[in-house]
Amino acid sequence: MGASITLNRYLDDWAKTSDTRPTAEVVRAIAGAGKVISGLIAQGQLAGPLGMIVGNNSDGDQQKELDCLANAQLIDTLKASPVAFIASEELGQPIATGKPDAPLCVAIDPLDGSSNIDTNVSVGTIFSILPRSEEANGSANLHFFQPGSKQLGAGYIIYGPHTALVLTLGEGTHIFTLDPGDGQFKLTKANVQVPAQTREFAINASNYRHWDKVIRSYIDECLEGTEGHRGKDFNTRWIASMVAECHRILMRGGIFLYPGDDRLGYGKGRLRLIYEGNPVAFLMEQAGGSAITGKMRILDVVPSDIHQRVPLIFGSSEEVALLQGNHDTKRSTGHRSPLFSRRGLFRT
Ligand code: FDP
Repeated sequence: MGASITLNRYLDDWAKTSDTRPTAEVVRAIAGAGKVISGLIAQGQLAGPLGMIVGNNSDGDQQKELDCLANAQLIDTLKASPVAFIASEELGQPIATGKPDAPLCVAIDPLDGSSNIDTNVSVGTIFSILPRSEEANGSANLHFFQPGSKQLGAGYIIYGPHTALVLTLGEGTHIFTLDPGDGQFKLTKANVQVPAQTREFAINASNYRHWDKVIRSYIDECLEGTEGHRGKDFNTRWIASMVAECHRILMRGGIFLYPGDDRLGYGKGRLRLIYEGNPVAFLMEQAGGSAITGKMRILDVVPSDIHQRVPLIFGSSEEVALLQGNHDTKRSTGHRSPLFSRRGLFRT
């Protein structure tokens, strides 16, 4: 494996059967659209006011110029591939491509992290490829109401200092870097492995007062460092661009949390199950990491709403497992016991 294996060659080798070829075609289409989006982002303000607010999507989130451009580019490209329905975070409902018998359905978050467009911070395109459901009976939504464990492929394109496509087709998680010289994505890291342990966490700490006790307790313990129950110091990172956090965690480990909280509309957090949670969970698991809602595996959640939000915790497997254990036992007070806390009986 080296930089000379292109994404095209990888997909040719992988898609030897008529079952797998459509998925490979979809990945090629997304990679093609990603190159165009990458070119726009690389131009920054020279490409126009990409960060300008142009409206709101059906969920009330602000839409930026680049959200709409990326959405249009991806939909145009996907319509020419073997896809029956496309669901997009930017659209109220899935759209039919006019090919009802095509074998696949694709969900996209055209531009994740769009609050960062004007700040020159990494953003990304996320995608999830599902088989067309035989049980949908004409309902476009039902194709997407399959648990994430049914995904045939998933990934993201990160637009940062370099552009990279991170892909899983259920056989490991692989990174293909865009070579600006010849415009090809090339395999630069095969079979990424997320370290099982970590000392780095990512959460928007400004929401501390809104979290439940389990999350607050977990973060308290991390912050107490060597003096606390965990007995080790932690580092913190928050980019506010999930793709960028996911990429960092794939490269060096860590844990990302966007839990539900008590703000209006945030009961199930901020991230969308179909467009964000499922593809990231698939990539993480294929890289040896984990992804949970708190109590359950993300890939087992059966969606019931096309824009359903989900509390999302992912990353290094031992850290995620610890937090899942805390949720199971509702552990929220352990280290805060007056016996063991900083001002308790056993501390001076
Ligand atoms: P954005 O709305 O800018 O697209 O997907 C939602 C998301 O970004 C994530 O990429 C990011 O992690 C999160 O929202 C940021 O949330 P906060 O505004 O709470 O920091």
